Amino acid sequence: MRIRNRALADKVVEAEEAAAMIEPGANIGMSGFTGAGYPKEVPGALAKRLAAEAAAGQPAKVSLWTGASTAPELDGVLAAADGIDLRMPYQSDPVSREKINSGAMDYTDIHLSHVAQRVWQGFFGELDVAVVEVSGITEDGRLVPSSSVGNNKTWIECADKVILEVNSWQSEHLEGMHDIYYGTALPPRRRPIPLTHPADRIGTPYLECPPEKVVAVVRTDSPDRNTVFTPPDDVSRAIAGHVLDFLDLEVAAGRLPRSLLPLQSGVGNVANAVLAGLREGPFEGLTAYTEVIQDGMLELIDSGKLLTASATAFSLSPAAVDRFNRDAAAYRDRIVLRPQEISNHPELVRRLGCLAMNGVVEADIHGNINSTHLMGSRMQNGIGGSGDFARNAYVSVFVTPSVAKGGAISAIVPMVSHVDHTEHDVDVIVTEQGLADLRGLSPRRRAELVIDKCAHPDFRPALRDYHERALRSSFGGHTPHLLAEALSWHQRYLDEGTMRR
Ligand code: 0RQ
Repeated sequence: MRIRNRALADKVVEAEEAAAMIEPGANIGMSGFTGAGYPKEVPGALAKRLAAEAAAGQPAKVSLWTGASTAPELDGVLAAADGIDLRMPYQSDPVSREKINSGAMDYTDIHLSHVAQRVWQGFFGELDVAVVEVSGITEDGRLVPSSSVGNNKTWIECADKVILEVNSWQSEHLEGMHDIYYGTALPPRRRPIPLTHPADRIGTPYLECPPEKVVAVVRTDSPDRNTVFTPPDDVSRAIAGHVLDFLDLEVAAGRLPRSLLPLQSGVGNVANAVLAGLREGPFEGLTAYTEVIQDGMLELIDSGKLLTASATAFSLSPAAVDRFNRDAAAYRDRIVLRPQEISNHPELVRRLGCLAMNGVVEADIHGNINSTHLMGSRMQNGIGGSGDFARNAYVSVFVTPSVAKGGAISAIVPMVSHVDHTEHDVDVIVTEQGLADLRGLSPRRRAELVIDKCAHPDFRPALRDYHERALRSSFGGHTPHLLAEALSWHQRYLDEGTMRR
């Protein structure tokens, strides 16, 4: 039985009735992180209502805050109904992306660890409603979190009203897997967070919510979005190979222990390929302190190489979800899901010495990284947690294929068209061509290395030519640039459909 509390069982209603309790113009905090643990029923009912009101000549919108990206049944339907005023933080929905880039929807892209603090400080206004998926409710009314935690603790604390979706598709064995820390506060009352190992449990397995705040409970049995991973291709495998060689060298140099340090891995096929490589590799007794547990991490746990994974959400393929749901009880000792202000906390990332590995849109020859904007202006997904980890990691690695769009775009450019991670936060850049370890190098030396090791051979001569001319005639010689030319590669792509000359 999923709803074991009598008073909350009495509040069960249909999704339409729950959606009717949300006022037009409301600020809504919804659960959901990388397609896991988002409400499946209320957003659709709300989208229908907003669309009907717009059709009747009374257009109304809501502001939507989540943990991170959700799914078509949440972001997709609300964006398609033109029902979102402001969206934050990370999103990856194609309809939302279109609306953000057409200017129809406002979007604020902030570090995932900062979201709760910004909301506590009031920058986004009052939180009117929280809509949170849980996997169960205990006899005494505590909430068993679902396949993601994200900002749910903050949404429940700050919202005037709470709507719960109880999802019986989620494994019952999620109970006990979460660690909800209630010790965070704003300065000057902030205390050290007492976590010194990824497996540490410093809070409680349940979300707490005053029962009188709960205005509706909706039942669902719908699956998470789930992400289909394509098997690693040659490019991902080559990138993974370079990363593994690098880790070997770091161990040999005595800078990393044989069990490495807690891994943080971004989402996507390249990250999955690296995790697959670690399964075959020589390292044992691994740990992860990351945001998202994807297929590769589950397989590393199955292989016995990964002892503990701490995250805020799952992002699994349908096949991996089946495996997880069958054996969830067995994974409970190996996996801890935490609120995202803890999974991504700079204090903890720095203390644990995470090895961070994230994807990029483009990198420049001096080591600046653009993770978010195509051609400097078109939002792709958002910075997500990459900045929380990159700046504070023990080693911050960025990975990318050296070209995009069938070779028309070089991922290594003279100057990035938008900066998410500055040269100061970037230790290592890896493409299928090779790996550039930038630590200890001046910008001029970094440029030589990035061009030689990471750029695609088709773009290498033009990058060298740019760098050499910049060395001769740049205004300053420290970070040599030809300002009139620095973004000309992007302009050429916009004008001619290719960066090639
Ligand atoms: O466009 O689909 O139209 O072809 O950009 O590119 O190759 O599918 O990208 O899935 O590896 O993600 C940085 C976006 C990379 C991701 C990013 C075009 C390309 C395609 C997408 P099409 P790919 P990937 C943990 C950590 C920030 C958040 C983060 C990301 C589209 O890694 O969101 O790290 N990172 N979080 O064709 C123009 C270029 C391009 C380009 C690719 N140089 N110029 N277009 N594209 N390179 C997770 C969380 O925080 C939740």
